[in-house]
Amino acid sequence: MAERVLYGYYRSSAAYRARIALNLKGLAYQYRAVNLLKGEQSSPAYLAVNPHGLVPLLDDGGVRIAQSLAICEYLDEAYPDSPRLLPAAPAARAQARAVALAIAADIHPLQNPRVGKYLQAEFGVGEEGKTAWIRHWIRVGFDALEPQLAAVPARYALGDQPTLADVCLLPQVFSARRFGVDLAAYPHIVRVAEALERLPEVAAAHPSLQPDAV
Ligand SMILES: N[C@@H](CCC(=O)N[C@@H](CS)C(=O)NCC(=O)O)C(=O)O
Repeated sequence: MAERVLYGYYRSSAAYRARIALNLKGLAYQYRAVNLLKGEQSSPAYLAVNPHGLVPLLDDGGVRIAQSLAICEYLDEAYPDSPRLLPAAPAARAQARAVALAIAADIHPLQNPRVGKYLQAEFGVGEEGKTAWIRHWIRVGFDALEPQLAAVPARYALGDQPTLADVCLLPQVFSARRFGVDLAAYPHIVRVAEALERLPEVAAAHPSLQPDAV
């Protein structure tokens, strides 16, 4: 059987998305850690795998796919017999993608290590300033997501089955906690995150359970 390898880093929220998607779909994989703190994402060996120097990257039997959302959509299309991450109906599909993109395209990139490093190196922003920046942009995103989730009377973000929206939401909540965002103002986001964490497949994807966790 062809090898399936996920390149990731335990507390990368984008890699966490890919792990949740693989687990929800019941697809086994090997995990290859890329240490972002040591700069391994910029090593010639990793750049040969992913020239963008970012994790995650999925190698599915020789098919290499970067970008967590592309990985999730690929898994859904390549393995349609396991639970679907994207609903069948066009409107529901679009809603799942919209929540996923609000997180993956609008919130998360602003908290990336390389963005923080640039703020420090070019603009003299200190650790505290960097954390304030990250918290600010998470709050801006969560302020908009909270009423959206409040309007859905269901267990997960958009219904009673986890979708791509949930795959992105939980890792963003993990990062929010990590960076000390006060989540009291986001009861529905926390409620959905806690419901997701109760799923064994999702729980197994948690950063603290990965082989490279420190
Ligand atoms: N849009 C990409 C984002 C990937 C990304 O930003 N990964 C981060 C970790 S969460 C990374 O590898 N950062 C390396 C760096 O900033 O040097 C995705 O969804 O996969």
